[in-house]
Amino acid sequence: MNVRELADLGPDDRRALFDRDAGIEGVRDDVRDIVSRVREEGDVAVREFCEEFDGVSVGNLEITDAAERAYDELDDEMRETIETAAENVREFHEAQLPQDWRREFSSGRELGRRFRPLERVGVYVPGGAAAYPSSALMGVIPAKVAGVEQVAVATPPAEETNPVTLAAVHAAGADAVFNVGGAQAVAALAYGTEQIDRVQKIVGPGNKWVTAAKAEVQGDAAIDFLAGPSEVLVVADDTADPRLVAADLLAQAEHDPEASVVAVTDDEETAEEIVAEVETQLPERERSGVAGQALDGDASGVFLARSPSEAILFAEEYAAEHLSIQAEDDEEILDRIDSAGSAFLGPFTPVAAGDYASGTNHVLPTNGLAKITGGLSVDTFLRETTVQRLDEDGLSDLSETITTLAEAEGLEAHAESVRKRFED
Ligand code: HSO
Ligand code: ZN
Repeated sequence: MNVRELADLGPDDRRALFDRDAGIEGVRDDVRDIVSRVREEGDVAVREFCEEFDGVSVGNLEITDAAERAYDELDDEMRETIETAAENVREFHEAQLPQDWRREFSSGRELGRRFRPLERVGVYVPGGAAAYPSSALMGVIPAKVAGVEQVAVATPPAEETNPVTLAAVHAAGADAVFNVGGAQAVAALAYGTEQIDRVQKIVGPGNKWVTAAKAEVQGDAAIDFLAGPSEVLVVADDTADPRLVAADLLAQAEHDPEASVVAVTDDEETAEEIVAEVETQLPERERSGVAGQALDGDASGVFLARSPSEAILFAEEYAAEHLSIQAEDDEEILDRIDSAGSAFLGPFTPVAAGDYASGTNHVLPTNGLAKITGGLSVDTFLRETTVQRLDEDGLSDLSETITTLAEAEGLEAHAESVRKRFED
């Protein structure tokens, strides 16, 4: 790995860095077939796909009781660990709950917003290679905090589904748990089957097939966003500790050979030291194979900027899922970067803290989607109604404006519905 100068990046380098995608193109056709078969044939197709893709013949698709048992059977240490993380996530999401409000904007014209939870949502919890109990907490807890009545979880079947994941699903408060993964899980949640009730919105991270299926069902069910592999961008100055920067890069790199991990700094020595630290630490890591591939990827690297501003503009354009700022004036830098899923400030704030336990959500926008959306939050599970009440004066003040516009649109009945209120 070498330090590269931002000034030397060519169009291909920039494309690799900035046009990251969720990598679903190659599986779209297969996924379309899976989705339409589940839609038409229901559980029969679901079971067939479980057999075909997971090698498991599932009888009953529902494993809600098994999740409860898994929770009961946890050892004390693991139970406390899950409860501590769950509590912090719950607390942070409770703080997000919006208040309904009404205000008189002018005499007799009262307007407001009211929030209500969705009724039925589905949370995808990955299993297999990436069985993350933490993702179960991150998907289910915000939905329950928002007040969603029916939170269904789908997680891939296995000879033995990861018991900690199942326990976390229960601890988070899921109402129903199903033993189905991949595109077939998303299809079942979106359209309903004999055993699985249709949901209104499907959230949560997954592999290419899951993500492609979310893209496919979008419109029939709402989704959060199409997330790809993990990303981190570290902005460092000469006060950053290269050991810690390298450690944070390696942490996200171990997720996936396709993960993108980037550091940018305006200090040449810091850049060289980060590279050296990555090279020293990588072989010490258990998942050095995966992390090494991620580090070699076109969307990863250590970059030298000619000025703090150049580093900041780069970070803005990158729009990282995780933005770590290891610099003296970290708050000023953060102020100047509008696009990032989650920001981590200071030497004692590893990205792993947010991944697991500080309380923020780790289901975050990747592939530059941070330019247009944030991660999972309580808002993901709410819908909003605007409310208004005008009194006679309020309407009278507006009647000219309404009737003139209505007539300009040729909608005379609209105008009349206002005038009628003032007849004798
Ligand atoms: N960093 C991942 C979340 C995660 N980390 C789960 C550890 N477990 C989201 O990009
Ligand atoms: Zn992580």
